[in-house]
Amino acid sequence: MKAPYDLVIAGGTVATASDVFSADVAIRDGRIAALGHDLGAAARTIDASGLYVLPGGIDPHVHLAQPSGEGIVMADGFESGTLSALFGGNTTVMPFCLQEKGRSLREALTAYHALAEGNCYTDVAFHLIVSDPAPSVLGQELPALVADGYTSFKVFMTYEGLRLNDAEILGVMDTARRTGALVMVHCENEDAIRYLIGRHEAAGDVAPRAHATTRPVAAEREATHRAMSLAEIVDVPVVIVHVSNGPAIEEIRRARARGRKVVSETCPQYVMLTAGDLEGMDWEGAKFVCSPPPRDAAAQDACWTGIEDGTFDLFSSDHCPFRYDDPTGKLNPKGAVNFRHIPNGIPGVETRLPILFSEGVAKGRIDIRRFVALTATHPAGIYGLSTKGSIAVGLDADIAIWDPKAERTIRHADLHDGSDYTPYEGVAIRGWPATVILGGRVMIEEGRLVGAKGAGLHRARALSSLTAPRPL
Ligand code: DUC
Ligand code: ZN
Ligand code: ZN
Repeated sequence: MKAPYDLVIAGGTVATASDVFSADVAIRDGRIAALGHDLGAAARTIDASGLYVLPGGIDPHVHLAQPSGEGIVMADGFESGTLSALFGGNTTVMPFCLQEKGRSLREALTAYHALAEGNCYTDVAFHLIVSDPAPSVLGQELPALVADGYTSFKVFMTYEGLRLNDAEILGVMDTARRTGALVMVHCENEDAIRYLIGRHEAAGDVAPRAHATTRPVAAEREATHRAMSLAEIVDVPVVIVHVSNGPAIEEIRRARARGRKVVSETCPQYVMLTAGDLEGMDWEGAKFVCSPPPRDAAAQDACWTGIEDGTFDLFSSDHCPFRYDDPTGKLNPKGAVNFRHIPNGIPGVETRLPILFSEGVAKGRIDIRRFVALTATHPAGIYGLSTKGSIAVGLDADIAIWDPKAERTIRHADLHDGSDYTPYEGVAIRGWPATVILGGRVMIEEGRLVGAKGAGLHRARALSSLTAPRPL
């Protein structure tokens, strides 16, 4: 007779965003079927004594296989990017599908799906980057894509060729209001940055550290304020992604105090790195070039406070990997002589959760429930992954079993991404995911890959828990 359950995880401590309790977790047909004790027979039992049983991480902000300019190649596609994510305790990642100017988003999505199909070790769900908000895109294409389960758009206030002006951002927000999609904004003032780049270049100041000094806090703070003001004018919620510093956080708190629905996200680089890392030797600072740039110790403290006090809803990796010592990466021919051509972004999908666990939970800054909220439950709710993000009967059996006592030192040689370095080389970590289960299938067992490529699928999403379609 077939056992009633396919798998039981026994003897562990289950943590959700609201509760921590001792229970066995039974899985059938890819979903969580029961929680309790003495659940009965299973085809297989995993002993989780002394371990945490957590929802698989959802990384709501990663870049994979994204076109990044002539001659530049992103270091991860879907295979290596999702494998690396899986080893870091994630079961879902949310990459961006980039609309190239003059092209349709549907066309871009078809290409991304072709790259992802059959190659993923975690589930994936795409955000859409809108770079060309033509009337047909706002009026027809985006509403149809929202109906198909692509329910979030990212817009940029920086980067030539990608940035939208305020009127264009208002147009995208209008479409979000009508469809119930959620708008994410990269907040940096492009004109200010251009001005500062001009000044630096005129002075011959072109080493990697100039990346930080040309993108100052005020450029991020001003754009954060403006993005939230534009959202207020259209009356839509807004996600402020990759927030790096105290003054931007203060803007978010003020907007919320005015009654605005603002979601905010920070990332490991803003609590672990500083602009000092961009100084580096022999252009090594290029390894830490990302936007917004890492700031200083006070900014790190402000980000920790925001993580602890609930200002931040999301802790994503913003994994945006380029190789360092490679003509297609950081040291491309132009990037090797001028910071302006160093591709922006750093790897981190595998280290995001261990860093937050170690620096956050193990050091007593946050408790395990807040860890789960920031890394799984909030991303699921905010981005409409309605069958994910917690340990509850009926949800997808996406589970990471963590050893809270595991001691590791981050070494790129042990990671699984396609880059050739990690910005966190040598960081000591306490707590690491030992076993990772995707849709009831054991993918990583005691640190070894046992699952197959292709187990991860694309997931269409519902609307965000924060939105509903509304007329203009
Ligand atoms: N913005 C991101 O979200 N990721 C990497 C680079 C960038 O500017
Ligand atoms: Zn961005
Ligand atoms: Zn990003």
